[in-house]
Amino acid sequence: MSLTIMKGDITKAKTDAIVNAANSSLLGGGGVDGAIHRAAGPELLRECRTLNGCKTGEAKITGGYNLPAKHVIHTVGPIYFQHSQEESKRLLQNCYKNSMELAIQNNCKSVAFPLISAGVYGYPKEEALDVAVEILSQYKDSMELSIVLFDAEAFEIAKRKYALLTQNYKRFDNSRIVF
Ligand code: AR6
Repeated sequence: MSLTIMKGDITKAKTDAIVNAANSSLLGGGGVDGAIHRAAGPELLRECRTLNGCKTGEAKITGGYNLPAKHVIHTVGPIYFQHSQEESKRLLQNCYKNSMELAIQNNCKSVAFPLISAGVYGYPKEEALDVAVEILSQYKDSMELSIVLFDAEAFEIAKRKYALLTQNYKRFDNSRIVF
């Protein structure tokens, strides 16, 4: 079992669950949320309508419909500038923890995460990646976890931080870092 940081499009992930960086309405939006809803099809929105939204830092699970992933775990990251730095970090940590707890409860063995809050919600990418790695490392011995980075800038940050400066990875190339 492992934690992998990779470049890619999370809607293509063939995992038990993918995580969606949603908003509190859970009714879709832009960014990765829009991409997941487009790829999953309208049945996903229908199920999301029954969930009564989701608070920042919390998570809810649905089916994956037309996605290769079996489930979608919807979590709502903090809007970075609406909170103190400490509070944003705590809320982002909660997103990863609560998503993992739902994954465990639903017997998921593989989960792919986007870089929650690091787009429209304005969380600095490097700090957002630190939070993701910090929390997901705690679960990596019993699960196959991945952080799927869509933009080249985020992957360059990951390479600089976790591959070039440390030696504690199992595999490293231009498209993935495996811990
Ligand atoms: N696969 C993986 N990552 C992606 C993909 C993809 N297909 N598309 C974008 N990303 P964002 P947030 C990356 O803005 O900051 C929505 O409108 C993107 O490069 O999607 O949590 C929601 O409805 C970035 O690094 O999510 C909310 O209103 C990361 O996903 C709001 O945006 C997160 O960017 C949530 O904002």
